[in-house]
Amino acid sequence: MSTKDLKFNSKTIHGGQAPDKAYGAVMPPIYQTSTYAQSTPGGHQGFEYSRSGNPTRAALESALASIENGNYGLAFASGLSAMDAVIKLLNPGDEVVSTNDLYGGSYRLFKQIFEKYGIAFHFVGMENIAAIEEKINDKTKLIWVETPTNPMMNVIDLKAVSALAKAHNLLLAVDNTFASPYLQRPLDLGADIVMHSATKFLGGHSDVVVGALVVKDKELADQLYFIQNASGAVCGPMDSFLTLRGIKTLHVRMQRHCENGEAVANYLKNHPKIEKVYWPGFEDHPNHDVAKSQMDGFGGMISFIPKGSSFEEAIKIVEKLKVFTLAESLGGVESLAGHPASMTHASIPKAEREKSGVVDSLIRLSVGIEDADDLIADLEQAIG
Ligand code: P1T
Repeated sequence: MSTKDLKFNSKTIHGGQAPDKAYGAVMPPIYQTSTYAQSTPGGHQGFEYSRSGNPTRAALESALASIENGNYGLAFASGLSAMDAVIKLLNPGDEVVSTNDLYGGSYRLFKQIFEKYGIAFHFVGMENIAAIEEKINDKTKLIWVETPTNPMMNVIDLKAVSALAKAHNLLLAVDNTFASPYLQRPLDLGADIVMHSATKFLGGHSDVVVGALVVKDKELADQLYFIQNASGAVCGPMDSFLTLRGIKTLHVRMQRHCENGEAVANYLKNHPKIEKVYWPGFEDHPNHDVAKSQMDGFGGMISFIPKGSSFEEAIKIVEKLKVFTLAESLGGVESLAGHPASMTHASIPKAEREKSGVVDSLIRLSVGIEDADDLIADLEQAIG
């Protein structure tokens, strides 16, 4: 039986994996080597230099391909370096239509690095498909979607965007970091490229910074591999090992993230001092129906605005939290709280960020897998 035929909860453990060839090690050894002995120039056993390929990274890359239902995986030194490789498929003069609400670092990479090289980016609210189409012209080459979005938790209809991309012969790349493949598999919905900050749910333990790309198409995989090898931002062997270990428990962690997320979201929604809670599991979330049809659950990422709250009030709340740690990042076993306006999204100009709802009083939670009662008690003492 090929591991391709396994169900998701088995793929996380076995997908694309086989015991190591040397001694049958069940977990791939950490091949902490930069180079490989050759018997004659080119006479090697599949690996020649660890930027071009490393057995521990190769094991991670085939696990990534398996859980995203793709054929080829590529592991990078960070999520942003994975995105960097995708944009390097383009040429000066090309244009990209991107989600308007997205990770601040992604926005910074597009605006402050790639615009200098003559690539133009349009940021639109992609809940409205017509708004995407308006920005497409004959220079457009790529649609970049983040869903659910960071931090406003908008959900974008991937089948609809994919139909649009195909009609205009554009590449569709999806940042699947917030959902993880446990909840959403964009390649099955028509995307060409799926990208991850594997730093988050895939790694799951806040101990690595890693990025990933997965594709189905061989030619696209070859182009991305060429860029990865030529630019060099590869995932190291130790980080590959840790990410692979994280993936093996993705399904059990995600199940608890979803349960705890629901409990915390409902607690906040019913709290008299909370103005607004953003979580796609609510029936009155504007994109709830899309979320229900393309995701297998709603996850543990939640944003909220305290009633009448200001920048200072929001800071006071996040400072008071004790079980939630005030920190950048998300998707680890431990619960984290963040203040997007001053932390993860500070690199987006205030006027721009407020257009998509990232106001100064917004707080973002990554609900971990602790006991939900402790998380709710912590929020209760901080909100007051
Ligand atoms: O941090 P890095 O592994 O380079 O990944 C960047 C990235 C890309 N896409 C999304 C949706 C992300 O959330 C991130 C990183 N985000 C945070 C660090 C954060 O706290 O939101």
